[in-house]
Parts: sequence; structure tokens; C-alpha cells
Amino acid sequence: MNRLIVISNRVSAPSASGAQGGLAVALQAALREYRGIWFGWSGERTDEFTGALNMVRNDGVTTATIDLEDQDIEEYYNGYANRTLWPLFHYRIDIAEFERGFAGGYQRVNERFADTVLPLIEPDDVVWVQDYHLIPLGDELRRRGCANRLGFFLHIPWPPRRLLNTLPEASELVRTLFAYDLIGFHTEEWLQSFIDFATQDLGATLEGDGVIRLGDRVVRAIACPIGIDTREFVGMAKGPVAKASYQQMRDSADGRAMIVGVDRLDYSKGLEERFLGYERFLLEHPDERKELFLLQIAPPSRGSVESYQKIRSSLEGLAGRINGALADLDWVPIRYVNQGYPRDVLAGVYRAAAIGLVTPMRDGMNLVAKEYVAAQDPENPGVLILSRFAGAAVQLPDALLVNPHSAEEMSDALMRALRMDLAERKRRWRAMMDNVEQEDVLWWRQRFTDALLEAVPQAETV
Ligand code: GDG
Repeated sequence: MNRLIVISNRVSAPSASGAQGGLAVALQAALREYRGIWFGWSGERTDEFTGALNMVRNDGVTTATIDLEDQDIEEYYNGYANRTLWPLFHYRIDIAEFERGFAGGYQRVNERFADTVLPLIEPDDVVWVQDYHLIPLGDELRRRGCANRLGFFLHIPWPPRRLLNTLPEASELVRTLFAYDLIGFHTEEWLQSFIDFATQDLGATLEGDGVIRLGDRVVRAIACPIGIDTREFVGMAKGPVAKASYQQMRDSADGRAMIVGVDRLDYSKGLEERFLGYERFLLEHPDERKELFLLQIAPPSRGSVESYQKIRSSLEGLAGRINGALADLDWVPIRYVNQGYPRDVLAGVYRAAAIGLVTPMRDGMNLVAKEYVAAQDPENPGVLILSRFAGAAVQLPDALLVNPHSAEEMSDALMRALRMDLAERKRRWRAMMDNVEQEDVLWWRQRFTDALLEAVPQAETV
């Protein structure tokens, strides 16, 4: 293999402080190994798009970024990516917005990405495109003569075909995926929904082992669940910063069991339903009330999109209402925190929490669930309550799995977690940790890049 070219909406530059997500860390390790380039949007605006590249080499990884115009950001990023595809792919057609301007901007930015990255790609390079912002990019690269191996990974769910059909340009969009040699999803469920659409709506045929043919194009589709950098996270949970935040949380918990939730402030994460499930528990079990409290960390995201402003204000209202109705002189049921914390601080917070409450309505995977498991003390692990609708539930069946639509189920699970004896907590945690250790982020990217190298290149199938 010559080099690896990773393309994603945003590029996360290597940082000396290590304050980065697991995905960035994993991709950078791969890029270092394969002398690669990471290409994407800088996150900056420019008056007029020129395609000028900002190339930076840092810690063995080259990043190449471009700036986008206001209209691009509005239509492609805030528009099609975050107001059309994100809600639709999370089964929220009620808030998905279908506007031709968004679709046009999305297409234009994908073309701009293709124009700009193409000159960086050498004949033997392997190209790996990330996520829903860049679905048509592979097709745009092929139109420009790119014959390299191209892979695509979707980090979010793939919706059932009847939902996807509400998107006016669904067929054209899905057709472009056939430009890739390999497509990866987190779970068999998302993979199967993709196959359903491809076969029933586009007339594609299955040729076995995940190989799908559409006309003269052949693509392989696999389920390849992402993990976290478990070794790093376990190390961090034992480090000085995590120890300090652990102690701080234990002290402030004052003997009560802490329930923790950590989520980007996003309607897909089920935060309102979580608060209602917790409220139900408090109402059903008044005697248990002061035995526990909920710490919800929810750093705001995508604040320029209206649905995100709405969820923010409705959560504030809900937390205020629950606290107002149930708090006492010496106890507040919900600590709702609207800011982010460094990863090592979070590791200590997870470790101090007797219960991890991870209840998205839909989630491609959910890394917080895995981080919570990795941060636990093996001698006294906490209990993970996990939504059945997170991709992570497939790998973590020993969590207490709940339906996040049901406040009753959440209330019951909280009671069970609170009363669970040490032996059961240890048994469940060990089973979950085995998975978190084995199927970590390095395993994920190795599996994907190996499968991409094995795939028969499109250039040879047409
Ligand atoms: C998408 C898919 C899929 C959160 N708050 C803070 C903070 N975080 C970190 C968490 C975790 C990450 O952000 C969130 O990852 P998730 O997987 O939970 O969710 P999405 O951001 O929606 O990610 C998801 C993922 O892509 C990967 O494929 O699992 O399904 O939706 O790492 O720890 N990090 C810091 N401070 C915070 O306050 N430093």
C-alpha cells in the first residue's frame, strides 16, 4: 500500500495536549503508519472559494485543509448535512428539511472537495472517505478519472428504506455510493437497511459475501463497528487528572450514587426522554430519592441550527421543572451542565459514577457507552444502562438494555442498577470490557483498511 488519504468534513489537527477524540487518534495512527494525508474543511470561512490548500505536517501526519464560503457552509453543512441527512438518518423525518438549495450546496461542496483533493492523490494511494457529509465524493472522484481504491464509512445509522424514500434525491444519492469499492456501517442492521434500499429501490443484486452489483458497478458492504482507544482511555482513567476529578465527584456526591450522562446536545441522544425516565423513577420511589442524583454533561453543538436551539431550551425548561418540583434543602435531583470537559477529566467522572445512563433514541454506535465501561474500577465497577437503539447495544448485551421511549423501562432499570450486587456488576462489566478491549478503534480501522485492500477495485470491474 502506498499511502492512505483520509477525507472527512472536518480535520482535527494533531495536538500536543492529546485533547482529541478517539476517531482522530485512530485515524492519525493509521495516517502515520501509511504516510498519509488527512483532507477536509478547516472550519473557517472565506469570501470566495479558491481551493487554496493549507498543508501542515505535524507529528508524522500531514493535514490539508480548505476554507469554505458562507453559502457553502449554510447549504452544505448547516443545511443538507445537519438539517436534512442527520435527522433523516436518525429516523426523524418530522424535523428533516428538504430544500433544493441544500441539496445543490451539498453537491457543489462535494465537487469542490473532489477538485481540490484529486491533485493530491497518487496512483497507488488508498482513499478513505468518512461519513454522511461526503456520500457523493467517491462518484465525483471517479468522474474526474480517479481509479484508486475508494472506501466509505458511515458513522451514523442507515434508515429503513421507507424513511429514506422521503428524501427527494434518495435514489441518486444512494447510487453514488456504488462508486466506492467498500462501504462500512457500524452494525448489521444499518447494513441490511442499505441493502434493502439498493436491491428493492434501485434494483441492485446481491452476489454473496456483502458484494452488491448495480449495473456495471460492484461494491462490497460490511458491518465494522468502531471502538475507542481502550488502552489510552484505561490509562487516562488511572492518571492524575482523572484521579483528581474522580475524588472531586466522590466528595461532592456525599455518599449518594451518581448517575452520569455525557452527550453532545443533540435530539438524537434522547436527553428529554432520559430526564423524564429519571423523573419517573423519583416519583415512583420517593424513599430512594436522596440516594442518588443525575449529572448530565451536555456541551452544545450545531448551535446555528434551529432544532438544536429548541432542544437546548426545552431541556433547560425540563431540568428546571424537575429540580423545582423535587429538590430539597440538601439535595438537587439533576445537575445539568452545558459545557465540555477535557477527556481525562471525563474519565474520572465516569469512574466516579455508579450508573452510566446512555439512552439515545438512535445512534450509529455511541462511544460514550464504551468510554464509561473502560473507565470503571474492575474491583467495583458501575452499571451501564444502554439504549437498545444504539449500535453499541449489539456489542454490549451485558449492559441493562432499555427502550428509551419508555419512561417505565428506564425507571425499572435505574432501580435494578441501584440494587445490583457486586458479583453481578463484576460479571456484566467483565463481559462488556472484553468487547471494548478486543474490538477497539485500532481493530476497527485495521479491519476496514484490510477489507479495502482486499476489495476488487472498481476500475477493474467496469
Ligand atoms: C458519531 C455518531 C458514533 C462528549 N462530551 C464531551 C466529549 N464528548 C465526546 C465523548 C465521545 C464523543 O464526544 C461522542 O461520541 P459519540 O459516539 O457518543 O457520538 P457522536 O458525536 O454523535 O458521534 C456515533 C461516532 O460518530 C463514531 O463513529 O459512535 O453514533 O453519532 O468520545 O467522550 N469530549 C470531551 N468533552 C466533553 O464534554 N473532551
